[in-house]
Amino acid sequence: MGARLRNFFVSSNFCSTAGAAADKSGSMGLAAVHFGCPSVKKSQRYCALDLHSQLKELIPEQQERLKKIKTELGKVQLGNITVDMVLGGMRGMTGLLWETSLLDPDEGIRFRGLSIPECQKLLPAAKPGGEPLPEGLLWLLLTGKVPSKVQVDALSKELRDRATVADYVFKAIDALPVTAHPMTQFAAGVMALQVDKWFEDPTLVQSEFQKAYEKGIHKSKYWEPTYEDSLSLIARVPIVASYVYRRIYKDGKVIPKNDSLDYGGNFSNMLGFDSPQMQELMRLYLTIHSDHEGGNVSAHTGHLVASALSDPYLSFAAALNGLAGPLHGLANQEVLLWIKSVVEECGENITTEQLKDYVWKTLNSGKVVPGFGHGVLRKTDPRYTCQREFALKHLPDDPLFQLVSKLYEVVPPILTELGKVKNPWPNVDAHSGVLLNYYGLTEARYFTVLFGVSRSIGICSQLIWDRALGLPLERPKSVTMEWIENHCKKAASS
Ligand code: CMX
Repeated sequence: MGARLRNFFVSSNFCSTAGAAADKSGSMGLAAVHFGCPSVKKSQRYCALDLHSQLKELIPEQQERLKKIKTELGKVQLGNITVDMVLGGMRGMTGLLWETSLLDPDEGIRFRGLSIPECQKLLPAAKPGGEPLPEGLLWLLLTGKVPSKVQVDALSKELRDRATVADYVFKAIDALPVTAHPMTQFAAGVMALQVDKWFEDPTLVQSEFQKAYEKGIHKSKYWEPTYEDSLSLIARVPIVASYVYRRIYKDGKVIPKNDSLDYGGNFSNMLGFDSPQMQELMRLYLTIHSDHEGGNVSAHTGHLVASALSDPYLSFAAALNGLAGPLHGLANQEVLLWIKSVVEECGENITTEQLKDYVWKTLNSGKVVPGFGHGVLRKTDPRYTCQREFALKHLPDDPLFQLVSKLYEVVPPILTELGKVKNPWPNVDAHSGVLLNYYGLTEARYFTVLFGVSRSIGICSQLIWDRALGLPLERPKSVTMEWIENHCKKAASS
């Protein structure tokens, strides 16, 4: 370690406890005092301030921290870029700052340092022992602190109060054929949400950020209107999403929000599913799909578009369009459709040999097996594991769940046999569909919309920090094949 680097770590409070604090978590570098749960830092446990005040207190600290990293660590190399990386979709290239979560290839996701089981244990639930409330995760992602139940209840109420959607949003959706893909209708609705504040003043038809920018807001304050837009967006997307569902599948009979329910419970209810178990599933679903560090297509797209100072609505709508691809979020639709096609062809009591044949048939027809593989993960996705645990608890005898379990045994050895698949294990999408299907949400083409609602929590949390930290316009360098050939020729001859 160079003298300059050593000085940085000696002088910085960042590292006085850093053996543990600058850990895998990517969290805020707060003191690493263990508190019952190995990854929970004491300072993560409790702060009496409300969400906005907590952020206001944290932002200057983190701005200073980033400044110090820039000046003192700015020239430290993080890896070498190879031609393979440039041609291979930038796999393995570290190139983004993303504070809200960090993905370890073997261990899976950590939200501000907390694993999924730790979030299930620590975040407030609707009832003791229940699944975490997604509002609690939003609080954690934004502040790095575990909120109290009182704070989460206050945030639930704030989100309910912000959940007003103007008529023109529904009309924008209605302008599309009802047969348009649910993600197309959802993204169109989110775009229309950007035309904000129409109720208050028809001349101010734009987001808080756009309005503030036009008025000449100083860049040190960008995070404030981004925060306003983000919270309103997160509050409103369940209304838009449930409208799309009811429009397509339930003759347009809309169910209004219920002021006694939390975010996840309310969303489930507005879709038309009021059973307590489905509401619990929705809370879990919205929590675990929210954030998966910054390089995945939807998160990266949102972050990229926002780096041009497009507001959260425009940025999030762009992210949704990336999520709608079958190699990303649409995979959860693809999994249920694929599983149903297995049952249709082979029946419910399918043997292991039949299942193997079906997997090979899929591969030999040039398709991927949906729900398996990952760009970063190299083990079973913990988001898969917690959904499996939910199924074992609530629907152990469901035939489709049993088929999913069988696929866990059958698919990985076959993908390994192909010799090129880097991760043969199941990802989050391999499991979600059968759970939703069990509770009556059987329309697979709709599933990615649920993923999108959840992603609003993670993407918008990071967008607030993007603006608070003053992150710049993203603009990586691209090259041509000729440039690569010439560069390599020169490198070989020197
Ligand atoms: N079935 C068949 N082939 C697969 C495969 C799968 N499940 N997973 C990877 N492969 C193939 C790739 O298509 C690639 O083949 P080619 O070299 O012929 O193009 C090869 O194996 C190497 O790919 P990789 O490096 O292991 O994986 P990538 O990082 O390129 O891709 C992913 C990752 C997720 C797109 C891929 O595993 C896949 O297509 N999985 C199925 C779709 C899916 O479940 N997507 C959801 C991911 C989670 C999410 O974002 O929601």
